[in-house]
Amino acid sequence: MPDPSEESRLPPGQYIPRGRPVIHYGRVPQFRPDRWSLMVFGATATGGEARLSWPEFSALPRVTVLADFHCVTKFSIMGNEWRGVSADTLMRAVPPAAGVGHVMVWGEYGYSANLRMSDFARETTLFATELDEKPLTPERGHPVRIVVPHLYAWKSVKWVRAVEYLVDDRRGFWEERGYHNVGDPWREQRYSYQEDAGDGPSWFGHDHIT
Ligand SMILES: Nc1nc2c(c(=O)[nH]1)N[C@H]1C(S)=C(S)[C@@H](COP(=O)(O)O)O[C@H]1N2
Ligand SMILES: [Mo]
Repeated sequence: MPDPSEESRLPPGQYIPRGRPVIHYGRVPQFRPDRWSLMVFGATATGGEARLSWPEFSALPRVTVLADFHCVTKFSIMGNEWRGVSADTLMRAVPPAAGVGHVMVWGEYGYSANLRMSDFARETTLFATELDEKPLTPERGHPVRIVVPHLYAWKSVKWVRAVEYLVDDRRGFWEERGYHNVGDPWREQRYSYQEDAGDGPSWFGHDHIT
């Protein structure tokens, strides 16, 4: 039976499917702890890049976030309990330079998604290592995925390997392929043709224009 309280939490155009779909583009990578690192680069406060090893990342404090998860293909997975390192904790460990307005989150094999700093810095944005009290399964992003529950789920990059601080916004993998630069499910920001002025990267600051 559908749970009426869950139905009432659905953003416009979304439905609750049977089961919990898993979707991504490409293969599931293998996790090798000795080779894994999380790189933080781009416009850092120090100007240099930082690399957290698996033990270093694992030593950061954890939070729990209870949230629904909305895929732009219209299914929503309700009531997920994510546990991991908040984006805020990572930003304190490796602070951005003044003037950083966006971040690019990079997964294995070059998948990426861009976020406004205000979305990255939300209390509920985290680098999750667990879902519903169990380590993430390989296909859900083991060992670490970012979860940005208030945006469409393509922004919740699985198998995260790097965070790039951006002074000038750039589009990520799906944002370059016709999806909305911001991706707020409550405003049904699915496609780039729905963007308002200011939602997408500025044309200034692009090398091919200057
Ligand atoms: N690295 C990576 N992360 C990704 C994707 C992907 O193709 N590669 N797909 C995204 C999309 S479109 C969705 S809906 C969610 C699906 O997450 P799930 O498999 O845990 O349901 O992962 C997102 N994160
Ligand atoms: Mo998706």
